[in-house]
Amino acid sequence: MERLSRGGTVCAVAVMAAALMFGIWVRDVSADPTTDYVIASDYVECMRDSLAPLGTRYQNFWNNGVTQTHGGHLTIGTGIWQLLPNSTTSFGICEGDDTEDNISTEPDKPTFFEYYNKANSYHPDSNKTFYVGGKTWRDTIACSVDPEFGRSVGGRVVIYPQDETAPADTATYRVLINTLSTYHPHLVLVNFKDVDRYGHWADPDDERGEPSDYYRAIVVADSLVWNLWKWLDAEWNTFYKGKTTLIVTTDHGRHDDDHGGFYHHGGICHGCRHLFLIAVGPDTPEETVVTRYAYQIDICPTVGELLGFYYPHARGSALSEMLEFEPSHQTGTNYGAGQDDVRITSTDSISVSPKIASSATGDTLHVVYADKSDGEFEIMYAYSTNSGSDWSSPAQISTDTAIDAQVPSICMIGQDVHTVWMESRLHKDGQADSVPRWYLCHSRTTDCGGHWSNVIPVASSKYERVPVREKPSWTIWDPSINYDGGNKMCAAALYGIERNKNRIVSFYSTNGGAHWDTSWVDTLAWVPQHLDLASESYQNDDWGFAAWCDLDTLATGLKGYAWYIKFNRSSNGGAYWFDLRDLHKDSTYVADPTVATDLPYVVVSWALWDGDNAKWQTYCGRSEDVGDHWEDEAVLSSDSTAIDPELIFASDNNFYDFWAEYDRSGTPVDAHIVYRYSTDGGEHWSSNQYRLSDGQSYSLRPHACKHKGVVWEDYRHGTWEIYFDSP
Ligand SMILES: [Ca+2]
Ligand SMILES: [Ca+2]
Ligand SMILES: [Ca+2]
Ligand SMILES: [Zn+2]
Ligand SMILES: [Zn+2]
Ligand SMILES: [Zn+2]
Repeated sequence: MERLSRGGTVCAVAVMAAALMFGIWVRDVSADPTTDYVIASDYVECMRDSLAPLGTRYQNFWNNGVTQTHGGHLTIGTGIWQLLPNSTTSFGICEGDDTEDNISTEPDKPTFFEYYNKANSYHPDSNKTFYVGGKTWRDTIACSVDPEFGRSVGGRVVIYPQDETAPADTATYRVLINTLSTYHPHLVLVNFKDVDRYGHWADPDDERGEPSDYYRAIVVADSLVWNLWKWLDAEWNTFYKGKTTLIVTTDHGRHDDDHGGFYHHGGICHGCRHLFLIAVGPDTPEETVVTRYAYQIDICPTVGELLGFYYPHARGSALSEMLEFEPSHQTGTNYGAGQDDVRITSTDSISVSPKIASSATGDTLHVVYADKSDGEFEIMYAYSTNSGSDWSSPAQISTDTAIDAQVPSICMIGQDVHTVWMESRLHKDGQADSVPRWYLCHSRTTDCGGHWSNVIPVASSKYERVPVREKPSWTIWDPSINYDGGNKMCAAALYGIERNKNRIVSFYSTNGGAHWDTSWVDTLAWVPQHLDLASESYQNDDWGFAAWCDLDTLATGLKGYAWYIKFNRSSNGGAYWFDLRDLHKDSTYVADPTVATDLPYVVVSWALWDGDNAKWQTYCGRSEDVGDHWEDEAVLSSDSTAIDPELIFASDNNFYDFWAEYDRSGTPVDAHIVYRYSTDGGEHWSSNQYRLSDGQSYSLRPHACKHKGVVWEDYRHGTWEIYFDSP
């Protein structure tokens, strides 16, 4: 079938909240246990017998991020793992003491609503994109805090019922049909909430429900999904029939029987992670079952292919099996190489998250990054022996059998290169089926990648255990490694869903990474992210400094309703961290802290979202006494919106702060790498702001090394590549 004219197709994504494991999939015992699932349950008779045969079913479909409602929905919308916990703010429910502002929990990258509206010059009032749901959400589902997008191109939000009435799905469905009939929107996300609600209530400790209510909710949601398709496909429905794709999926699963049973969810077990996806529409083959691994982040790219918009910030890949046309694979306009920046990668796929390190002496530079050229993300390595003018061909260092790899970090010890990253390996825990599980991995090379040591899984994610509310899972995220004398340090953020029960662990090794000891950087974290480390030997101590961000989406309790830039330090190479503190606390989004030292100076930089003016700015905080006392923070960026700060203390004895500055006025919207520097420990910064990158389109996420070499992810060719330059 020909692809329908661009922008002429219509797409509906129905999220049937968490009906997994008990109810939807039962493993076919006669089939390959790792890949083959059949729909066995009579509770989903409509989808099994009527809907799925009309289209394409992905049976190996996974949530590899947060298996909760907020994180799941935002991941569906943005195509990039959104590590946000459930939020009373996002659901519009304020509990207890409500004297503080609600905090921002929008996704950091654009949703499909925003991509579609912006590409077609629509606005919320154009009524082309809608969220319709029983989940009482504010605008967190409708728009992001991405500098280029946001509320002015967000989706409309229709909540019904507007209270906590249950059952609600039939009422939500009526409002959905009314919305479709009235406005003829082109892109709709609908959420049926009852299955999840009654799943939780079925807990024997909960008086409000029992398992039969849960099964009934599945039957109702199943029939509503089928009714929706019959309505969209009805002969009289000339606006939608033959032009509309329906995608049915779920935000997360529920615990399997080995991890507490179906009542709750939010962990990393098979039941929580394993989802389903059924797609039906004019561009989708019938009677097709796809067995390969596919992910929740693939939905936004698929919607982009159907509706004809680019989705540059998504990290998933379009579900090509359900598309009877050749996907564009998110390729945007190629604006050419630019003037004097050095291109490190040349792929037609996603190359992102670069990190760079330089030897203490000599001109050799080392870069690691995540690359999706072979269809799965791998960690790649390249080096330059002439200060970045020329680069080796990239070589893979992540384990080939791993099915995903993310966020590498790199440091030098002498001339040895040490890297850490997180990779997802298939693992069995208590049941016959494997589940993708995140590991923190380490490897090193003594000869510029001629030979890499065996990949050591330094730590693995921890499964939830019964009772799951007391023993929640932890998942590895955002590892970082650093060295400047003494012990080697490597820290990783571990997140789960239980408030104030998550941790940042510091792994330190005194024998080159063969053995690792652990200590805690923070034991009261919730969703710690974007950890950065700096270390330096000073007056006979091995100092280590860690900065990261965290949030608390509840009004009451230990921390309460805020985003944080958190900080801690160690004076013995990471063996003990003694000074956990808040460098900044705010009701608005803070992001991407970065730390650098020239002891006794310690400088931290971060980005702050100004919601009133829809603008990001970069800030700087500093200490003159090894982190004891902190001076007033200062804004470093100019009037333009600025994200992704990256701070270094360079070999010329200056601090440099790099970031990505947006120029939202032109076409394309341009984000370029700029910097300022300080010669006095961060007290004063150059009055000029210098521009480093010179491509058109997005140059984002700079990372710098002591020799002032800077790498970043760059979209100037219409596909993400790694670029390099130095001030
Ligand atoms: Ca109950
Ligand atoms: Ca692989
Ligand atoms: Ca340049
Ligand atoms: Zn949910
Ligand atoms: Zn739930
Ligand atoms: Zn679970």
